[in-house]
Amino acid sequence: MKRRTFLALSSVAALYLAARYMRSGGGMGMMSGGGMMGGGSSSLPPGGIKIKDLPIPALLKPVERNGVQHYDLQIQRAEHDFFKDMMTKTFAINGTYLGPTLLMKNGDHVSVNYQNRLGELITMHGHGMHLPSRMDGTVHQPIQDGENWSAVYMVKQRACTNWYHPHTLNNTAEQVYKGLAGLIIIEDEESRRLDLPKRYGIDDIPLVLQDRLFAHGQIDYSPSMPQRMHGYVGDIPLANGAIEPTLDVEAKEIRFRILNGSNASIYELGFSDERSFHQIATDNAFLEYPVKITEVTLSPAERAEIVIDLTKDYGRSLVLRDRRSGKQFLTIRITKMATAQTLLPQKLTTLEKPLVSQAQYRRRFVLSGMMGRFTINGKGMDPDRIDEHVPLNRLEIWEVENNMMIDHNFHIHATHFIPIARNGSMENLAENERGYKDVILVPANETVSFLVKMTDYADVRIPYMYHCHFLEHEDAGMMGQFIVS
Ligand SMILES: [Cu+2]
Repeated sequence: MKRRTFLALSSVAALYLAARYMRSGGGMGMMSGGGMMGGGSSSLPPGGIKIKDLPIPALLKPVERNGVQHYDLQIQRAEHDFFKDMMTKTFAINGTYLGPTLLMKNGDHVSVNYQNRLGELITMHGHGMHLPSRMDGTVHQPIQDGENWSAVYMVKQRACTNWYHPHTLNNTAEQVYKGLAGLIIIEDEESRRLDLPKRYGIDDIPLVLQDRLFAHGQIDYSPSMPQRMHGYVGDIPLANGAIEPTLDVEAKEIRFRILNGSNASIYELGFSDERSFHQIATDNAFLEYPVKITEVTLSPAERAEIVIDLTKDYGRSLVLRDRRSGKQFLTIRITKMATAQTLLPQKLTTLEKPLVSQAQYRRRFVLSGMMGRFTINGKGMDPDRIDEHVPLNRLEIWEVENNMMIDHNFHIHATHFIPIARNGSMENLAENERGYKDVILVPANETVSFLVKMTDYADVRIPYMYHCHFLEHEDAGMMGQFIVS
């Protein structure tokens, strides 16, 4: 298709989008809040949304000093152009919404330097990073306003897509909601060798998916009691901080590194033409083989790397959407001839998968709550209490039971785990869950279990956390602490 045609289509799309959001409450002066199941409706400024190409977060290559790779990040207040005629106040890292992508290599010695210029207390956590607890960026490593803090460690893990975000006690949800999050891409020998799309922003596309509520064009974080219970869900979809943007790609295999960066939404992602694609990686590593699917389900903080074959789609366009809510995150237009092709490998990696029979210990975690407070094993988060003591290098089974009528998920810091059962059976695990993960969905009234081993880092004083990653639940107490020794 010619560029002219696309421009015409763009303006049609703009009108359509504006009309859709006007119907959903924009321009009607409707306030958000009070919606069922945690939902609400936004009110948008009269000018409507700003039509954009998908923003690609800057790739922050480190500066080497004395053999250490330094990443300098400034956490600050900013203004972002979600809308045409007005600016929206945000929290941001270096830029105006979200932060740059940190590119790391397995074996690197890194220093991620956070400068807090936000005007309030934060902590900054490397989600999915295998590191010592004193570098974990939790409640035990506060960064006061005006101060700096560095997470210094050696990258000691497989190629994957991780992320960084605040982990501030009782205040994570709002800080993430206003824009504090960014991706970390880890490369290793294997990821460099495999014939996968790896041109960042061209055929290897970072994709942070979120949803937000806006009140008169400003980010509206004001959860009611029901919204705190169900988690705060917005009606406006964001892809890398843009509302329903467009991405022009070559007619070839395209890789997406998708993060569910929402506070509390489960996305069931697929394409408008129902086509199949392959998932190649879970949270912490490649899958052993590409898994063919037509939909990938991601709960908050989960990641999936997928490869979609667009070699025969020149001139077409398709939409990445969430089938649960109908949100349309991204329009993909295949407008360019490929300059080089890749061919998806049939085997990606070999994962070390210990046997269930080798596990030496079993722990049980029960997720529950009432009256706006959430607990794990009957206890709400207390930074002065250690809930579990986990010996270094012991293979354990952790079983997580959700005894509520609402969905949760479960995240463990600094390690990955291997799912072994849903509701007591391995058969209930999807093929694309059989990899290394650090977050797993635990639907209402269901149980999941997985194998965990804490390796390399023991510290008798400073704990790691486990918690539900629905951020309203985490802030309302659904978190515990463990010591590795
Ligand atoms: Cu939860």
